[in-house]
Amino acid sequence: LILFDFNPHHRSTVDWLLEERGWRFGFKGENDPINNFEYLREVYLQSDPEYVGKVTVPVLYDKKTKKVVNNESSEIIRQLNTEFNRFAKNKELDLYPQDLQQQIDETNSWVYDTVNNGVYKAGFASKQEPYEVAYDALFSSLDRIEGILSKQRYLIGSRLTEADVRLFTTLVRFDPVYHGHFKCNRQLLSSFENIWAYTRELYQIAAIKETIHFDHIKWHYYNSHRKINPTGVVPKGPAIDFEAPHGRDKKF
Ligand SMILES: N[C@@H](CCC(=O)N[C@@H](CS)C(=O)NCC(=O)O)C(=O)O
Repeated sequence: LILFDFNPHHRSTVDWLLEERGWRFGFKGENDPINNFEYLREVYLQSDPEYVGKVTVPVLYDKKTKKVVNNESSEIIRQLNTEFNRFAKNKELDLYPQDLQQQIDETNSWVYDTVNNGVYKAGFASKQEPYEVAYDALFSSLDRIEGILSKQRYLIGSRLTEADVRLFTTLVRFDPVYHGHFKCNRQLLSSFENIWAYTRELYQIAAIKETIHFDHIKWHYYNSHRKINPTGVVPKGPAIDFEAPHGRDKKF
């Protein structure tokens, strides 16, 4: 959830439970290894003692200056892709290549509005109409994405890009959480032939898989949003297999 350092052993993570006092470091009560802070709020205040804004993840933090560099994921993803390539395992990987930038930006725009943010609009709606508007926009975008992915391997064509990484973060949570908790239940994601195979393909990339903890994902949503799920009981299902062969390499 929070990236402090490009050495994975120096990365600080917050607990999956979002408490009333905000994000707390560590799993099993460990403080963060850099400043020994207990709450993420302390990082924001260290960086700016006057800070009164929202305390959110992710955070990109500079250990030397002890400052928050950025807390906006759409900007952090770009900074990681350009400013920090020399720390990457695969230095050739460019998720935002010059010739695809316009297409990536256009895709990000409707995918963010209707899918990434769409599930939240549906899930947190407290009135019928905005829920239904968000639900309809979400599923019409998923139908559109299913069409795209039936003709090409990735959202923008034959290359994996930032647009795929951004979409994946919502897709991987869809059946475990959004289908039930956020009432995005026209169908399970795993009932879309192409989106589901594509989600499995991305999930099975080792560097992606190591960042996914389904138990944390489910515990977080079902326990942190007590207005939506007052008992905090976490559903066991649905039973889905992210490890099944995806076949996307043979199809395209
Ligand atoms: N603009 C931010 C929004 C981040 C955001 O809202 N993060 C949520 C978790 S996904 C959070 O930390 N919420 C804390 C809270 O609501 O107290 C981004 O996308 O990076």
